Amino acid sequence: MIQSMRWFGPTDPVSLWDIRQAGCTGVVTALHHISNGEVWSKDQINKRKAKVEATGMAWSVVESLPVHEAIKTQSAGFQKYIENYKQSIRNLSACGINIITYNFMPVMDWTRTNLAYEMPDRSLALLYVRAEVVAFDLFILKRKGAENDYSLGEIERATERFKNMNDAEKLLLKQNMIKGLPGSEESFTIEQFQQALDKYDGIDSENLRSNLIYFLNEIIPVSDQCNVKMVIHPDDPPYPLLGLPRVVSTAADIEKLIEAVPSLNNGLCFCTGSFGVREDNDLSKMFRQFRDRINFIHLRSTKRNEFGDFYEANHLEGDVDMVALVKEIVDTMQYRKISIPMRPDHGHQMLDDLKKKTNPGYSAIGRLRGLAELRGLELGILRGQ
Ligand code: CS2
Ligand code: MN
Repeated sequence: MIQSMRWFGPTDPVSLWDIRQAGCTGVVTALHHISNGEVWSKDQINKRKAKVEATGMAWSVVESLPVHEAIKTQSAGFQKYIENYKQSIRNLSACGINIITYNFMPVMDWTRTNLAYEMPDRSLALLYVRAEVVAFDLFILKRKGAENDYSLGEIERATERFKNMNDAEKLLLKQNMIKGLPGSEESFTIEQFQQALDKYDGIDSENLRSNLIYFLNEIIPVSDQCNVKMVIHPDDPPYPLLGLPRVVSTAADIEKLIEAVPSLNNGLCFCTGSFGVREDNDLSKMFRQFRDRINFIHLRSTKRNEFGDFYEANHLEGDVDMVALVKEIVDTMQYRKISIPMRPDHGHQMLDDLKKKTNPGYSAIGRLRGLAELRGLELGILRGQ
């Protein structure tokens, strides 16, 4: 695997040299300073590329080239945004960057309720408590009709949880839900958030899927022309959220996208931390099924419970069978005769990073630990063959 780490650009507290010292040859980055929907110019792309290359690494993958909300809802201006998107693909290709990640999650990117969940070793992990999401929906956002989306048991648990939260905890929950985690393109006030949700009135999962397929039919021919691999990142968590549909959560979802647009450039970013939250997603089987079009890998594990809660576990622990999966990856890379870029997706905040201001999930040392363990695992599997 091409060892890579995500870099949020010059404002990231983790430097490119830190990433190099973690053992990476690849950098995963995006032009976060360009507003969602605007064209990434060759000039801006080349500037970023030069920065990365100055530390002896390569810009291996774009994560993410964001998809404007208007494209997801097919509302005013969406065709213009699609044209801009195509131009960014062409520009990236002209600059020699050929793998582009994106996602199609409505309004919110990845979502957690607690960004500092203390593990037994006192490192901090990211946690998702479903009862808190339900409580946010019912009692903070007060979304119309929300109660119809949950079972009686879920509403009871949420009510109980909310009763036990103090004001500071409620405020923190609200912020965690609407402010957007690192890499998210959107950040809202509660009013703006409700307005963003309202844009999905009348859009169910079939509508969203058809908007995604429309988008793919537009952009994949362009990526075919300029030899760019588009890779979609799965939904995190992989089920509908706050009444919003999500359509990239399961193998069946991916099959539908491939059936509609079969080009191999219509590919997948295989994020084990996202898919792995669902017990009915068999990760090794999915990896094998989509192996020809997986061109970027996020390795991370989660630990779930029966209530739909999960926390981010150490990379080799939790519910993901990382050994089986890395074997599958090694086998695929040998069969395809390529090395696929991989990044440890998130890590715990630990050691010296506990004293620093870090991007949740993206501190240096936790990811370094994850990467080191995964690199050792891959090497062990290769040597054991
Ligand atoms: C997150 C997201 O789970 C993840 O990888 O860090 O920021 C993710 O990178 C984007 O949703 C991909 O478009
Ligand atoms: Mn991911």
